[in-house]
Amino acid sequence: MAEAKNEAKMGEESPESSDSEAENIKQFKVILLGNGATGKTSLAQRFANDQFAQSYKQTIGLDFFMKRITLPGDVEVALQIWDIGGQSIGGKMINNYIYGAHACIMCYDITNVDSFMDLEDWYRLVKKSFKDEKLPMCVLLGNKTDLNHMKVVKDTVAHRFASENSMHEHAVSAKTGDKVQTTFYQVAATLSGVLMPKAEMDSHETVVTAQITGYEQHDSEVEGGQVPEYTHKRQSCVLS
Ligand SMILES: Nc1nc2c(ncn2[C@@H]2O[C@H](COP(=O)(O)OP(=O)(O)OP(=O)(O)O)[C@@H](O)[C@H]2O)c(=O)[nH]1
Ligand SMILES: [Mg+2]
Repeated sequence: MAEAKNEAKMGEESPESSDSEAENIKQFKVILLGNGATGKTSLAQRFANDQFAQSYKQTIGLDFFMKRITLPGDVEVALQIWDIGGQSIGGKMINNYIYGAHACIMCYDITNVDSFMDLEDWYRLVKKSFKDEKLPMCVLLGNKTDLNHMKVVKDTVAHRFASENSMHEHAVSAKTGDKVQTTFYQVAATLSGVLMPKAEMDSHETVVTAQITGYEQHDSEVEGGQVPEYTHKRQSCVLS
């Protein structure tokens, strides 16, 4: 796990700047792209600082986060996360934000079909920014899996988009943290050419605890909290 001192948000500092200790460390520019409110800032916050805010504060322009991680074989890498505001899609600076990225994480909200459809436009921008150069590693990221009951983007459609564009694919929740670490570790490992066994990957995974929403089944004030006998019996059903 990275130490707290490595997890500071970069603020106004240039993402290229590095202290002497960090000079030997490989640094990668990882950009987060996608419509407003898909959860890009939340993902960056979860990954870099293990925090989540329920309230929505639109990112104006872009924001930077930095996190240093250690991959198998003691390979240290620093990920510069460029959190690009969804509203930047029409702005003059967008090509500059995208250019030079080592990895593009294309984010959509699994409960919002437009956010998925609009990834075509975001991906077109990536291709335009890199012109004839080799495209960076691209990842299709479906966020808000904690709202799976409201999911509207079909897995088959998402898989097709990912495979047609040679993208890795992940489903995460910035809110619970589910699969967020795994995603960024896998990006870092792929960029560094480090093999990341599944067990190693899982060791960075956040343990998501489910909230228990049910109520006490047997009120302690009713019949002394005794469990009715019928609940002990197993009923069988015969299908003819
Ligand atoms: N339920 C749920 N809500 C989330 C999740 N991730 C983000 N949100 C909420 O979605 C809203 C938008 O999140 P942001 O991270 O600000 O979205 P963004 O993509 O950075 O938006 P822009 O800055 O406008 O581009 C906020 O209210 C978050 O709390 C998630 O995994 N689950
Ligand atoms: Mg944002």
